[in-house]
Amino acid sequence: MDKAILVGIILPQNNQIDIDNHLSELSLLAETAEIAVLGEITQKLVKVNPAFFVGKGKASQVIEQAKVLDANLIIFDEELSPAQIKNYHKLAKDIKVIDRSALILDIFKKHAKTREAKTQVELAFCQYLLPRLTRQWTHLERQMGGVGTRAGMGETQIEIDRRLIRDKISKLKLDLKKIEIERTTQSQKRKREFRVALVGYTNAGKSTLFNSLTGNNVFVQDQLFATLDTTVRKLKINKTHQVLISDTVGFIRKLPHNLVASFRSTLKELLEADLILIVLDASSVIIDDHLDTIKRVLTDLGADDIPKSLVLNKIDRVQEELELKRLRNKFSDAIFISALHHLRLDDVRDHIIDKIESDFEIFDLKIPYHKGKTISQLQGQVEILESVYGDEEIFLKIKGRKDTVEKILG
Ligand SMILES: Nc1nc2c(ncn2[C@@H]2O[C@H](COP(=O)(O)OP(=O)(O)OP(=O)(O)O)[C@@H](O)[C@H]2O)c(=O)[nH]1
Ligand SMILES: [Mg+2]
Repeated sequence: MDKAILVGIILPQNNQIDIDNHLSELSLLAETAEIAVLGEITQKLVKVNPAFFVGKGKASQVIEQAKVLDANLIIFDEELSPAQIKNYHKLAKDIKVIDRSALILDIFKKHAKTREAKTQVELAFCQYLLPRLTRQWTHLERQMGGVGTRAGMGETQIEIDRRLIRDKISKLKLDLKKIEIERTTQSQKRKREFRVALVGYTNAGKSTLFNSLTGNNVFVQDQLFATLDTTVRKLKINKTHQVLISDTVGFIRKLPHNLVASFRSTLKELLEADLILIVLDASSVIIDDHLDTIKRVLTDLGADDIPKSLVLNKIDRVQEELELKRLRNKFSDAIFISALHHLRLDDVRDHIIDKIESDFEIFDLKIPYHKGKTISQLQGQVEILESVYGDEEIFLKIKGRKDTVEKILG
């Protein structure tokens, strides 16, 4: 098992509390990657040093500290440039120095199960690796496996490896395109249904909520990035309403840019949603940070125009009455639930119904009896409020989406 020390940087715009919270998240990431955390170091910094991120003196000190604790890994909470990584490898010798992005990529790589997720992670990984390929890049070499990197290779070998990785990137991009086409064909078949997408920070309880609502059995785990795929299921809310609900990969602060780009096809489902439910962990002390991150990624993906509602999950873990009150004031429009304990799930269902019906209209129709097909389609697809049987026609008062009704009437 790898043993690591974590390094957090306090820049002028941050404070100690932020950094402590960020480091506990980094620690959770390390745990998820099966790395033991032996210690944490924080360092105040006015300006980023181009060579080592921190000053050279501090860099050497961090490495010394790692040696004393018998750690073989140093993990920075910030993204290190390829040059900084190279410098650290020269300075640190046997101790590997990686950044937050490498750690997240490592977890994604371990958790990817489907062909799509594996291809996406591999692509992000190759793109991350390419500018960072050095002779001492042992940590990543180990993970690259098949690409042909190996310890102690010469410069020529590095050139060959670069070319191999470039080829691999082109191939992976092509594979992803094919997978995406398959996905588009699938999703076109479901075009007319109302879609709800569960979106949120990793570990907020999206999959738990998905399972509680649908009776499904998506993988739930108290670890980061348990879910890397998108699952879509039909959810019958009541007699007249049925939606398609999706569960997908979670977000995190500073999600590597390559990963977001590669996961675009997985995240596409949420761009087709009629309603996005943002699931938040109400018991987290940095719920605002989480919400900021989610909003930023959603904007990045182009989901600004989709209606969004907040769901505050894990309220069973908010013990203090005062704290619950504070949250209720702050997020006054949110739905408060516990997905795990099935608390107030009806509020989620009712909310979805409200949203579906928000663009419903009432229609008074007269349909001749010989149009039996139209009548049965209406009965199956919209809510019938009243029906009066005349001599030659049936009078219907119905409630439904205008485009649905127009399509049935032809
Ligand atoms: N106490 C409590 N725990 C919950 C609740 N909902 C989910 N959890 C727990 O939170 C952890 C994460 O749940 P998941 O459903 O896997 O979370 P997720 O958002 O799908 O996470 P990723 O797929 O990893 O991004 C699990 O240990 C769940 O049992 C809740 O309402 N209360
Ligand atoms: Mg999940």
